[in-house]
Amino acid sequence: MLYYLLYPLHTDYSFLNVFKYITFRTFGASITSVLLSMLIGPAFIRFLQRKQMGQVVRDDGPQSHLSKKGTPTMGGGLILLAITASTLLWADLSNQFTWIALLTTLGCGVLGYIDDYKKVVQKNPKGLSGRQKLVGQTLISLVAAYFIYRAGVPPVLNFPFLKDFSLNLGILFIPFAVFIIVGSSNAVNLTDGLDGLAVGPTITTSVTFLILAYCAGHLKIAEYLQIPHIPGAGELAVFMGAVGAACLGFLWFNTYPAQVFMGDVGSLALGAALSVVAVITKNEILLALCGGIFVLEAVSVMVQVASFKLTGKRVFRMAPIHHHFELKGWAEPKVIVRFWIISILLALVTLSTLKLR
Ligand code: 57M
Repeated sequence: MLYYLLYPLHTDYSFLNVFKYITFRTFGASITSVLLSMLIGPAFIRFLQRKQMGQVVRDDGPQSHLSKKGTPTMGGGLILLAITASTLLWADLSNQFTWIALLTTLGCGVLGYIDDYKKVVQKNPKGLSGRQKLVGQTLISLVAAYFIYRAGVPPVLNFPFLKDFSLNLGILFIPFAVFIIVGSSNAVNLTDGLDGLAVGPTITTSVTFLILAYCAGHLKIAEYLQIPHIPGAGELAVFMGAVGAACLGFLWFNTYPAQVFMGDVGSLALGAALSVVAVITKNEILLALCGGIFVLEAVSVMVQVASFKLTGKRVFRMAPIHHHFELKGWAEPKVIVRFWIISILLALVTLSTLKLR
């Protein structure tokens, strides 16, 4: 919005020319987003407490979690509020990728809200069934994939390190994009099982994809780095700045011992936000690398369930894998910070692939 309102005045006030730069508007969106989430946070948590939006904790999890019963959840509403306000304020709203990313994120947020509402308010521990959630995520992702395809994003799968090879998926790009978005949304959801555990890797991945989107949208940089140039994708740096900063502000309250959980309203939305940007900028494989913690968590569940079904034996003491380390005796903060450290290292490796081509 500010881009519309202020940039045209740069002929009279030359300093307003700065609004044309994505870098400036990314900083603006980031600062706005972190301030919004931190300043509104206390009132939002009091609101959740007043509405008794307290977390129901299953008794078959680690015993240490029983004390978390009643912690306000659905704090993801605060994250989405900060992301939406900052994106609408600072992004170029004529850019179709901004709308695809924001609306897909909010769509999954609404789905997560319905799940949380059933669990927390209607006291239905199941919430939405796995099938209902999957159908909802698939429909939202299908719409996003269609608009990404229609926007002319090349339907190819790019590989890190290989500058001369990419796999043309053709119309199969649509189901592939759906798989990435649904998988990412569920992976972040599974990861969100310890204080700040999902938020940390979301911040590192958002910052990484802020840089990747900016490079993909910049013709000269894309040519120099020999990565696909996606005209208009640079605007997603503003959106990624808003996402990462909203999570940073939320972490102020979600850090151990958490005053608030994000709920499915947050986790499903954040997984969708990261994956839509990855699909648009042709960085699906780099998403799996940078978001390696999310992949590890999801794979640990798949391995555990498959092993249990096939052999009756567990591979991990409990899945997802963060519970395994808790049951091994690691204190919760130790699990969390070590997973954050791994995420930071994976982000650095991801960015290094830009040069190693
Ligand atoms: C998402 N939700 C947390 C909170 C958060 C198939 C199976 C692996 C599914 C999985 C599952 O139920 N996943 C749901 C994880 C829950 O957090 C809420 O959910 C939102 C995210 N969607 O925002 O509202 C609990 O996580 C803890 N938490 C924190 N701090 C945070 O900042 O401590 C969350 C956020 C909260 C709180 O205790 O209540 C969750 O863990 O459910 N199931 C599991 O993950 C269960 N694993 C399991 O059953 N493993 C089995 C098989 C099926 C793989 C096995 O290993 O044999 C574990 N989760 C729970 N109890 N709660 C273990 C049992």
